[in-house]
Amino acid sequence: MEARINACLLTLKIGDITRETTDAIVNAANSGLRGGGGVDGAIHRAGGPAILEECRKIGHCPPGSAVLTAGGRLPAQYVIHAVGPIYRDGRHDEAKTLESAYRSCLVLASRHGIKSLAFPALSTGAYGYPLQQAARIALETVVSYLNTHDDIRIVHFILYNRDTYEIFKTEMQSLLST
Ligand code: AR6
Repeated sequence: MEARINACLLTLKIGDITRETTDAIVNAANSGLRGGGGVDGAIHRAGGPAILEECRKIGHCPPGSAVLTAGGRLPAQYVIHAVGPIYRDGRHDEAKTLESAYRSCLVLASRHGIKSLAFPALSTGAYGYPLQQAARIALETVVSYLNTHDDIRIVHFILYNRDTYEIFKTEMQSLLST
């Protein structure tokens, strides 16, 4: 599914984010930037040790923030490591932190002249964020940024399986029809 938002083409796709050829891909990192499982593990495996080395030098990234490294052996030139919230009960600022994580990626992309960007569904794996709520926040945050900035031309959401894709699709249709 795709939609034009201001100057940007926003698409939803099923796939593996490590294969994306956008200028940057976003990693679902932890605040110690230590690598891990899920999309983080896949990115470090595919990109090689240079990415983790750069992460070690940066050292830390609080939830709701993001940092940028080179892409190592990945097709993407950069990796933006974003730290989403660990979902507890929805009463610990999880929504605000998730929104801030997405927004931080977009701000970093603009600052570094990144024109195309691919996101995974931050916090929806090991961090346990309910998928539908997470999809709504992800899409609202990205659409609202793109509506007020025209430098980023392509944003993909790369969803790992069909169920996640269908939930994002439903949320995107509902968001764009309001
Ligand atoms: N491409 C796209 N999406 C993927 C891929 C991939 N290759 N692999 C998994 N996903 P998660 P989180 C999806 O757990 O919840 C790590 O250990 C996955 O199906 O990767 O933010 C970090 O080090 C899910 O929908 O990230 C942190 O400690 C989504 O990516 C912690 O997990 C996010 O799942 C972060 O947890």
